[in-house]
Amino acid sequence: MNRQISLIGVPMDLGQNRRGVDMGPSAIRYAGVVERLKKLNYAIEDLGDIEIPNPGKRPEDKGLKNLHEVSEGNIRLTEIVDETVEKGHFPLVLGGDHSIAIGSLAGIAKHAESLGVIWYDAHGDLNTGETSPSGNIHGMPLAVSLGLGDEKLTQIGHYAPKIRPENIVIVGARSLDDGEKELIKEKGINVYTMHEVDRLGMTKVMNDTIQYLKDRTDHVHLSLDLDGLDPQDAPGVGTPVVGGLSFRESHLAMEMLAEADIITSAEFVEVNPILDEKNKTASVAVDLMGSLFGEKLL
Ligand code: HAR
Ligand code: MN
Ligand code: MN
Ligand code: MN
Repeated sequence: MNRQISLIGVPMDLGQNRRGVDMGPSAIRYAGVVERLKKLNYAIEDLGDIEIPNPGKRPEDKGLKNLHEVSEGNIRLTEIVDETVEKGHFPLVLGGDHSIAIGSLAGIAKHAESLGVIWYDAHGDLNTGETSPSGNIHGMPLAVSLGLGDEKLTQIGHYAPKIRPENIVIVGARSLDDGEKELIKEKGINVYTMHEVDRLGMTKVMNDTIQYLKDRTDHVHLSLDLDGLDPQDAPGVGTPVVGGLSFRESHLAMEMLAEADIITSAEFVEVNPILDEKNKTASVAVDLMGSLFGEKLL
């Protein structure tokens, strides 16, 4: 594992409807991310939070909500992530809503021949303006990264697509819109829904995921949406869905990724401290980061 980590906070809440997720980076820092990773002997550089434009009284974008501001924020994130990878550091991005995966992937993808993505989420985030039931851009970043959707998003970084459909593995899905289901079938995207996790167990799901991505990619980005976990374990999220991955399963998944040593960048998103119970969800995020970066009991 890369021993130098750059933390990048992205206080973005414009990709969805509920306020508070912009405080996610503060909540995760308060839960002790820097101390936790330092203990594991990483050199941590905290780059602070990037600036997200305020929509103020700008007229509403038709269709996609806050399109202009989400695009601008992601352009900034793309540049910082790009510089971080260029420097040889591991970008660890703290959200913010999941729309920020657009910028994370745009910054990383040009450094990879074949970028793999593990999308740990209750949702597919594979909507476009045409299929979205909400107009919320946090439901679209994976489609955007495939080059589908509004050009203000797909052309960030001036190239598209960022990823190939066969290099994606979604884990934990249990809420998919009709258009997302069609896209998954059309593109042959690998999805371990909760059904497969129940049937196969997390050990097999992660073993297969790791082997699959090892064989075909040279970089792997982990995009972990805290709503992939069950709301009992991670209550502080804007769009909770019952029947999710447990803390134990998630912890195991992170340990297996650490052992396989395949992750080259990561983001932890959708932590909303206003909806949380005593910063529980941010603490879970930090626990999972600990495991991802190699923490062991003994
Ligand atoms: N699929 C729904 C939509 O597009 C809900 C998306 C909810 N989002 C997230 N992303 N938290 O994973 O609006
Ligand atoms: Mn380079
Ligand atoms: Mn998501
Ligand atoms: Mn989600």
